[in-house]
Amino acid sequence: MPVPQPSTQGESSKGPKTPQLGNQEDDTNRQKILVLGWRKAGKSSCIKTIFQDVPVTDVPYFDSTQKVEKVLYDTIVPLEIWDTPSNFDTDSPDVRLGSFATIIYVMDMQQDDSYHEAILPFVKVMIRAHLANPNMKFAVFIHKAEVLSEDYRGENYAEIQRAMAEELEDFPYNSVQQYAPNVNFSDPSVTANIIGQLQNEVRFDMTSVHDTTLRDAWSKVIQGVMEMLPSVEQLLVNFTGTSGMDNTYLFDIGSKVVVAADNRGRNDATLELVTEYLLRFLQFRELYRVLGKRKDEETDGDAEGSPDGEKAVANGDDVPEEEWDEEGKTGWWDEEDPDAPWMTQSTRLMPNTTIALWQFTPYLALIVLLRTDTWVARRGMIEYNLTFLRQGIRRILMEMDG
Ligand SMILES: Nc1nc2c(ncn2[C@@H]2O[C@H](COP(=O)(O)OP(=O)(O)OP(=O)(O)O)[C@@H](O)[C@H]2O)c(=O)[nH]1
Ligand SMILES: [Mg+2]
Repeated sequence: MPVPQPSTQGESSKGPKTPQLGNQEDDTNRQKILVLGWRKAGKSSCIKTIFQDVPVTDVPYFDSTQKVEKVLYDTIVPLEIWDTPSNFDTDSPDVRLGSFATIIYVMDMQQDDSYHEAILPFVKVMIRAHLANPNMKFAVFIHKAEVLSEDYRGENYAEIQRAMAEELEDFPYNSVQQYAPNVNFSDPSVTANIIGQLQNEVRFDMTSVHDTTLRDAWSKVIQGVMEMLPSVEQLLVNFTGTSGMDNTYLFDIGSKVVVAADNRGRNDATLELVTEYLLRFLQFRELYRVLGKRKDEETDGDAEGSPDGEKAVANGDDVPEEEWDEEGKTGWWDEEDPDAPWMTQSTRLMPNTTIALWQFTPYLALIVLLRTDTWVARRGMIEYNLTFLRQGIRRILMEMDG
């Protein structure tokens, strides 16, 4: 597959100027995600390579996690991700299992002689967590998948699902009576109901730090905790339909994780292409920053152009950090200058396909794939529709915040 090479042209549009870091001290509205798993399963790798910008080449050198590390991450919904040591005690009084929105279990796919042994403690946590919070979601990251051949992968994936189903069936439900005194676990219909719900709520994803599978698995986790997902998806579907797009994705810029998509004609190859494009494009982000700064430094603002005559756009990263912190308790929209330009860029990938990107908020970028002739003929209309899409998303975010 051809790898898109972003052109160096930047183009201007309207958009946010001042990003807010969010209110990192206030944990009340953060969606909490607990990441569990055996020693060396890959818990820290799954978190750090995506949310802390740690290069994949550093992964073999991670120290064993000794105590819980809470990773605060601001995106479309603020997250608090708990990286745990392998001996993490979910029974500890400091851990309120019911306060998590999702629990992820990371399993090393290579350890195929111990799937049942690995799954059993997670099944126990799932049952307890479900009793504490029936809306809890669960994900199993079947990790280091790239190590195994494709045939083995399929077999082992099925084997893990089977192990989970069996352990859920065989679980001694009376042993969790203390967590739900009013539930009659001797009634088989009660346990059958719990098993059914848990099997519905658990997702299995094969993951690896070496490809896009890990981002895709996180994308589903984040979408699972986004209350506003259906409204955002509806806006994207409307936009895609009215503007003649092939595919539309809303990406979290920092992690390069898709937080919403129109999901029409979606396939892994397209997603990989689009993610690769975003990664490449962000390597050029510094260039946009510098050009943006240069523009800000001009007192009369008449030097909008980049050296090649195209308009270059600041993304707001040049705002000093103190300014962000000062306003930390407000949304980024409070400080937004509606006349400030957005970061935007388009590239003709293949003769018939164009990919275009717009930064929507300090955290989010919209990426669309469309036919080049549509782009050429209808660009003005597309950008006009974009202003409505952006307003819609902004309104949803403001409502969620309020
Ligand atoms: N092949 C492969 N190895 C991986 C992958 N992710 C992590 N590893 C390796 O797995 C080992 C453990 O990774 P960590 O992320 O430290 O695992 P952990 O679960 O946080 O380990 P503890 O903190 O000790 O419980 C490291 O040696 C990594 O190189 C992957 O996707 N593929
Ligand atoms: Mg670790």
